[in-house]
Amino acid sequence: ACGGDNGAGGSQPDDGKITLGFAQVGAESGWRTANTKSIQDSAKEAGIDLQFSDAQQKQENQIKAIRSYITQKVDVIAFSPVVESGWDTVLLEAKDAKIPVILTDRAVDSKDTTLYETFIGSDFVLEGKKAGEWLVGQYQGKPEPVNIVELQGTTGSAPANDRKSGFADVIKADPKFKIVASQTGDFTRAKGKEVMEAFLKANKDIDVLYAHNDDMGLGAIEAIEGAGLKPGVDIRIITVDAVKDGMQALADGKINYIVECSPLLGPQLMDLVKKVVAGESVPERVLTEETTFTQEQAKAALPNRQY
Ligand code: GYE
Repeated sequence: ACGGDNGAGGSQPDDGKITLGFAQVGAESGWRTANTKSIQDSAKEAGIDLQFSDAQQKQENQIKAIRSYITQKVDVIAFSPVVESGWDTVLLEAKDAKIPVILTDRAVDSKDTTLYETFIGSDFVLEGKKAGEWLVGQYQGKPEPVNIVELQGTTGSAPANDRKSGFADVIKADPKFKIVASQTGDFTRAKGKEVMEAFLKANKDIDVLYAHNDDMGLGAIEAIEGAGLKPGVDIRIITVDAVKDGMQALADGKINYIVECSPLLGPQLMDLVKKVVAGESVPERVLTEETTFTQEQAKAALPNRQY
């Protein structure tokens, strides 16, 4: 988009390199740390100048970062939107400045899809469904009620919205599955622990914890152990991500099932950036491939896990 019009699309010191402005969500989880590293490493490898900012999980910071990339006239802006809504104005500003935008990891709910070139990331609804399907399988032929507590991701974020709805869609087929408490843990370990402590105080029999990421699950494990219960046994735990610490807890029997969500989006993102700058067409949606892990599978996969 910016390449063709007047040749002014380059970065400030015009070293002939592509400049990418990336507005990251924050450093809230192991997933995010791996994602940031993937983006930084692959920019270097691709010879792309990376301007990187960390929004500390605040939309206003991300909007500021995007505006500063527009002022700097970077070639491409990429970002992982903290929440889904409220992006139209700043995306329109980028469009008016003829700077193409690539969404990574999380979606926006903007009706106007011409505001961005493409969206690369996971299918979070599918992740939630996979979590639900495993649970349904575990309790097949057992008619007793199953009391579930849910630790949601950041309120208003695409992965929290979608992991919640995908899971709910699957388990609603059988009324024995009851979500007795559901609250945000903001995708962090500390919040996961804190909210799980409150869940344990308020609910006598919790059978299952569904946490929207490993970090909240790991925090919750501390709370469960603190209450004198055995995570993975007294309370079965399902999480999403499959970062190393999560996989270790799964191999150790403290988590029961993990739905993978890959943070390694960097290489594909750099390819897309180059294509967009070259004026080549890119697919509207680039989906990440991912799997699921049982405890046995985690033991086998751990030695080669990169993150
Ligand atoms: O699952 C969680 C992180 O947006 C997919 O954000 C990402 C999520 C990831 O904080 O750990």
